[in-house]
Amino acid sequence: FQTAAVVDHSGANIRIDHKHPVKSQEELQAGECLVKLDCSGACHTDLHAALGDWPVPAMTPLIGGHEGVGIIVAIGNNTASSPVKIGDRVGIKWLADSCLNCEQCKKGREQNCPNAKLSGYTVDGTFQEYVVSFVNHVTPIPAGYPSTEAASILCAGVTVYRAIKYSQTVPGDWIVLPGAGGGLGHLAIQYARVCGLRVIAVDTGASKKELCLKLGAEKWIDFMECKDIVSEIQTITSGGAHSAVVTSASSSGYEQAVDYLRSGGTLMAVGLPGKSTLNASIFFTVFKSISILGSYVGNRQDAVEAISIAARGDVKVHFQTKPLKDLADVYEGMKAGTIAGRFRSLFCL
Ligand code: 8ID
Ligand code: ZN
Repeated sequence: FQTAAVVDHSGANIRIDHKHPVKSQEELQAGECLVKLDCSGACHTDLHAALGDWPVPAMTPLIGGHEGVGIIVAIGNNTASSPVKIGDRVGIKWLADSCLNCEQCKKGREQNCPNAKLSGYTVDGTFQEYVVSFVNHVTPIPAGYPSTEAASILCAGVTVYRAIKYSQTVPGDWIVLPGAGGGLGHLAIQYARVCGLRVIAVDTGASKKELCLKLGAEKWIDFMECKDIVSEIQTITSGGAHSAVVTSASSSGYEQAVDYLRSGGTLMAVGLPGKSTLNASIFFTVFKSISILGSYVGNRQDAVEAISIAARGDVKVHFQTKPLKDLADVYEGMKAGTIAGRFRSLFCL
């Protein structure tokens, strides 16, 4: 038996189950591995899953979590070939598994595989001591890189790394990051700096301002205080930003992006408010040759690259550690936009 944080139905309070079963060697399917977790990050997506506020439903009862790092302690019998072995330290990301044979997988868009399995959403995730994952999709963690540092790279880091990679920017360009003080956003600042971009951080509050500027943002805009974000950004950038990577969990972060991008600019949609539509001027999207792209986590290679950059010390997760029993408090903090906005919460297991 083990301890797990269970949500029995959408919107239910978290139940800490100290007698949750652990799969035995015989119960593991071919291709599955059992990972004894060191720690797991908590992402705003886990809150969406617990609340059931997305148009694609999560399974219930649900064990959330998709930023786990731990050691492989068993591999399913009859696993034909495995890129990892027992004793390896690996990461578990949102994309737990994909078929690797469909058109999407073969094009490198594994996250869009019609048979994708999602950790903490369609299969049990990392808010438990032992998680069942999949040998082909776990991410090897470089020796010497602490699990606590690596955990939140597996969702927040990979996601913003890929979004910046496909943002059609080159070194020296201006990038706007609405949500910059959040879990995804504070990593986006750092990956953007690694790519040689000039960062305008948009979020709210003195502590997020301090964090964003410390992490390398050149300019700060408080979206609660600034009266005209569009003209402010146009002034700073002398005519508009080259890209915006929006990681706010509400639709408001998206609202002015088409207006403050310069011609040829790219809006990368990352934050996932479940029920909002994107309100953008069709005329100016065309007239300014704006690209609007959705960016959804990352594939196996994106994960390897994002981890490698962070393991070399160029990107650091700001986190606070908590016991798993405090998960409910973390969700409250996320709803209020306080705790998790500034520090990724991490459960050591
Ligand atoms: O693959 C993906 N696209 C992906 C992967 C992982 C997470 C998408 N997400 C989604 C989550 O589901 C969530 O909707 O990204 C969103 C952000 O996740 P997070 O970074 O884990 O959330 P957070 O730590 O709460 O940070 C959100 C920040 O947005 C700010 C808040 O102050 C907070 O710092 N914010 C908000 I809410 N409205 C804003 C606005 N109008 C804003 N910042 C600027 N302008
Ligand atoms: Zn996530």
